[in-house]
Amino acid sequence: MINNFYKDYENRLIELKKKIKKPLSLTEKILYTHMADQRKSVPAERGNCYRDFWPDRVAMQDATAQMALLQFLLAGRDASAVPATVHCDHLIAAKDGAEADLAEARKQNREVYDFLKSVANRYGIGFWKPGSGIIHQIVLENYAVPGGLLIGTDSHTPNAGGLGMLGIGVGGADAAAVMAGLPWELKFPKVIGVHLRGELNGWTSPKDVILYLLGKLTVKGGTDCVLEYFGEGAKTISCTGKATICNMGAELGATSSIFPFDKKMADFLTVFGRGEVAANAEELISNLCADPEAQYDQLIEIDLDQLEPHINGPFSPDRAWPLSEFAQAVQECEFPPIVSAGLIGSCTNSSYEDLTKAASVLKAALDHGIKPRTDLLINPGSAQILDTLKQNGELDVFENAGVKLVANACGPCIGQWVREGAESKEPNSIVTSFNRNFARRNDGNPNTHAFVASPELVAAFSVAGSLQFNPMKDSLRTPDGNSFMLAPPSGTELPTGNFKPNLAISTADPEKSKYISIIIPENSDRIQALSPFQANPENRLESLLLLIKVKGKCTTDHISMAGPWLKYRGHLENISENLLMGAVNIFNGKQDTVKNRLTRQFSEVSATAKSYQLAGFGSVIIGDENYGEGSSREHAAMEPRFLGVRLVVAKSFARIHETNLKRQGVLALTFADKKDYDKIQEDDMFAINLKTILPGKPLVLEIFHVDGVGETIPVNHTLNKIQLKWYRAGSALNFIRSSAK
Ligand code: MIC
Ligand code: SF4
Repeated sequence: MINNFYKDYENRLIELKKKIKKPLSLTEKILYTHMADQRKSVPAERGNCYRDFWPDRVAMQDATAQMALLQFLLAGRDASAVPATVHCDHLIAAKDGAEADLAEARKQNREVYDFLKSVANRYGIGFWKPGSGIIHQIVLENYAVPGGLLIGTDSHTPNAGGLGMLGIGVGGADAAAVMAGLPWELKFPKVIGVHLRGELNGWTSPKDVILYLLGKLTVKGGTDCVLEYFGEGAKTISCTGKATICNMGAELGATSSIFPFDKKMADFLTVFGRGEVAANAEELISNLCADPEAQYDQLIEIDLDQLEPHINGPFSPDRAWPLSEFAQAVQECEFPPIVSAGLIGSCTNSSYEDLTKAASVLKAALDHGIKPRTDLLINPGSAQILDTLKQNGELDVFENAGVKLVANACGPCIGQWVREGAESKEPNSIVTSFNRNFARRNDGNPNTHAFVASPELVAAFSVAGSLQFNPMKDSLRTPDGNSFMLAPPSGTELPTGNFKPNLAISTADPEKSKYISIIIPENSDRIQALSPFQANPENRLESLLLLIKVKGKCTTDHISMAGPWLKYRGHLENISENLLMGAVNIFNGKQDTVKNRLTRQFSEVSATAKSYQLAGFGSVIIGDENYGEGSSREHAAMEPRFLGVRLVVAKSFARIHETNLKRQGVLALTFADKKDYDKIQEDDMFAINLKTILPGKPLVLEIFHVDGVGETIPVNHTLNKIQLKWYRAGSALNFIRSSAK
């Protein structure tokens, strides 16, 4: 019997087909069936209009859930309006191995875990305790449903696309609003079709599909787009392999990525005890894929037979090198050639299949008497994967190879790697199976060159100890002087054996939950209740001082660093101390050193912002291209808001960050003519008239140079009518609260 979710899905599609007489992509099918106001003009213009949606579910990880839930508390509701879960995965450091690290995390983060658990229990939200696994793997195993719509306070939420669910990364304020029962707004995306032919073979893995696409499209090539994969080749890739590809669409800046429902997904669902979902989806299979004639805004063809393994990096995930060209690139670009560490895991590549492939490479080396030349750390994606590795013997391989097994958590992927010697800032190279490789990301050392590749390639590089090794053509030497080549990796697609799905979850008891009190210890330096931001009623913003003009890449890691700062994610005042500390000031080429126009002294960005704020001046950030790329963390928008920044003017923005700025009441503007970026000088003051601000209408930024000369430049904004109301109210949440009264 078909369940209610799929009954609704089907009925809505039937209605829709009466209105839209054209073939639809899968993305459109999912979005239209989740549209909040079905009467709104259909079809929506892709890439050019906003619509409201009802997501089926909300997922939050601990580093972003703190702010999401602090904001949800301000909304004053009784329970979460949609199914939601919190996952404790980001705050666990990788140091002495899984068990010791978990115990330490429980101690260090007790206040945070207590807070999250109390809110979860009070409001009927699922709580996944530390050690249960990484958010996206847990969602895939337990919650993702083909044809569903998920939002998550993490940019890699699109991982769910591996199971045919449209997963979209958002800031905590979006999550809070949806949990408070409001529809969720999104710019209706364009759709890029990716036609996969052939079949992966040898050393080429699903990761290489996305590493290749990153080289082709760059870190902003997916902005406001969904990548929709299809074709015979798609059917040959495992469910978790598909999830890897969708996960890393985040690095393209894409709104999401998705695969159509197929047998691989059904098998995955069945193994994880969700055969019923698979059976329902099978009945609707023709609606869980694109119509045959669907039109795409762009079409890319990839022949999987011809695809080469790739290695991307350093410092940006779109710097893509085919394996055959990499050794030479290492030499020409003078990358440190020795691999100083290998890291396998993260939400992108920590499935059972990934880890068995890595194990097969290590086993082949061990069979010839050699162990990895370099430190190798592995973090499994979930407790279930770890259990299966244990049962099926792969853990013994890891142990024999000297691998350090760390907790089922994000660990080194988000700077939670306690790496000895990182403080000496030695140039060195590491190879990871992660997704991001921005400077300082893993160990805090700006000179660590991080390269991203598939888990099996990371294993091979770690065995060889050299970046110039190519397992497809180079041989290795055994201790007795013989040489051998590593056989191409082999893995097991799905966990087998005595595999029991284990829901390490606690949920609220609805009877008792209303008596649960929220735990925020007094004077905690980890959690601080939020006060609503003040309204922005002014029609003219004046006497705004330049805080920083950023040069080049400025990701959310540059704006609100992770690693040691993760611990303040629930304390806006404390975390604001890290504002823009990684961004480069164009006027002196330095990080975290800007001129304070009032004192004429140079100081940190946050100290300067505070000094302006105290003296009654608002401030302005000038950004370069794709400002705010990377994470969904809304701290990168809340911190400037908290410290008095009124405008961020950039050449272009990353989607989630631009929305976060809007939600928090900061004006996000782009230069109408990108060359005007060059006009901004170190001692500039700004003003802007907002009296006539209207959707789609450019504004005029007034610039006052220190020599008394003034000039004006046109700037654009993308605020729609509702977002303008958010702005006036001081934040989206203020607006929601005032309209609820
Ligand atoms: C990341 O991979 O950068 C993170 C850490 O998962 C972030 C979320 C965060 O900053 O907490 C993301 O991707 O959104
Ligand atoms: Fe965690 Fe890294 Fe995945 Fe972000 S990218 S969710 S830090 S594993």
